[in-house]
Amino acid sequence: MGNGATKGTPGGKLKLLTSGGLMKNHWRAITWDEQTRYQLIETIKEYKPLGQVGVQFAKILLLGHVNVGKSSFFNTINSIFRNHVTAQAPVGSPRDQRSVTTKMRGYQVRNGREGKVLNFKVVDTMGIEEEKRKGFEPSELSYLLDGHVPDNHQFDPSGNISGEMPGFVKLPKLQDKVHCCVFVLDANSITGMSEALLNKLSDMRAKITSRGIPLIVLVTKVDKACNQTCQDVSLVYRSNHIQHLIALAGTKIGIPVSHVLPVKNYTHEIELDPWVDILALSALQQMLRFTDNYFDECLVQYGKGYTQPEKTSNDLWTRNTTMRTNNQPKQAWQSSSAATPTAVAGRIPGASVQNTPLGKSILMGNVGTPVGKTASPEKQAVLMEVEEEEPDEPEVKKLEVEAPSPVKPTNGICASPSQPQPLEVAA
Ligand SMILES: Nc1nc2c(ncn2[C@@H]2O[C@H](COP(=O)(O)OP(=O)(O)OP(=O)(O)O)[C@@H](O)[C@H]2O)c(=O)[nH]1
Ligand SMILES: [Mg+2]
Repeated sequence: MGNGATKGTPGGKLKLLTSGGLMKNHWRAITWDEQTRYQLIETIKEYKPLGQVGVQFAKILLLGHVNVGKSSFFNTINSIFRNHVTAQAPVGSPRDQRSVTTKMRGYQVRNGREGKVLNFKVVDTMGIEEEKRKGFEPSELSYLLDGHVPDNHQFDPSGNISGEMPGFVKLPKLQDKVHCCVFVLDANSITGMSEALLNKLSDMRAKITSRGIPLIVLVTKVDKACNQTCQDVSLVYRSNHIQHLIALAGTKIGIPVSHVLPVKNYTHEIELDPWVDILALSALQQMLRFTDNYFDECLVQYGKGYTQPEKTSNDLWTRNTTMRTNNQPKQAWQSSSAATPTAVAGRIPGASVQNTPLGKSILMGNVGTPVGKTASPEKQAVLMEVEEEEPDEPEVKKLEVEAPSPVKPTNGICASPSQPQPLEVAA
């Protein structure tokens, strides 16, 4: 069934559709059958974040304009695992175009009504609006990404998140932070997205990517976007129009097309539809895979600098007191309390600043590489590390670098995400 020009009805006969606007072959490979649905469900049921990171739930944050289907996506996923259509998250299309969702909710999903809780949370948010100081604002996003905002937080369009608010998480751990972000777009409004909205999304994207958090775009309401998918959602990867919309979404948001995933949420149905499930589950599977990439990066960046703590500690990511460094003598810039990684990087040949997935800035420098030459990844080491206290205005908290240690390979330190190094994590 996979690449054929066919429509399958669960348990029923196959029917050949030849309406206009349909390609002969799928532009994205997917097999439309019960087996695929079953395998996706099993894979997601078995999902666990990488053991070494000590996080129980992968945290997936849904962001997007008002009314695009953020809450409905959670309801769709929840329905699949409940085995019937449910609507735990409030949804609707209010006349005033204000967000129905006004609280930040991290929803858990159970495998069946009384089954085990699955190892991910879908975090639903209030919709973004075009106007300034209306809806969820980009300036608040850093607090969410960095895990400062408690569950059930009541959004206030005037922006009420601050260090003084009740429940503000002062020292968030990796488990509090967001591990994957999803921009939800309505397939029917991609073409006409306003500049104001695109600017807000672009602001948000910058905050997300600077932290190394993966970003996915979910295109909802594909059932309303083209005649073919309206009748049969399994034609989504043969529809010229949907392919065009997906490409457009990728261009507008500025991410690869492979990171853009179409779905149709449950809205009016009372019974599950396997094809709706396959689309939603493949999207969720992709989010979990991206989350794993994020955790991988955490380990690559901090594999040597973080250790699993004693069982008595409730912080599974305890900072190892031994900071990785190079074998160069301590220099003046290293103790300058006025220095920032960026300022220091400007003064050291070959040094660069990188943002880590854990909300820190690190200064990478060369070890034993002649000035003017590019250091190979294994000759790069962390020279300085700065934690962000305020999400938007990082404050230099720690500038001390240890005295040189004997020459050691810098395993576990990655000069760039595309050059991962062998990982060694403390047992
Ligand atoms: N046809 C169709 N309608 C959808 C789909 N997803 C959501 N809807 C409808 O779109 C409307 C808004 O859905 P919500 O899930 O409340 O959207 P939201 O993004 O959470 O909206 P706010 O919380 O108000 O920002 C509801 O009427 C849904 O039934 C979809 O895939 N197809
Ligand atoms: Mg909502």
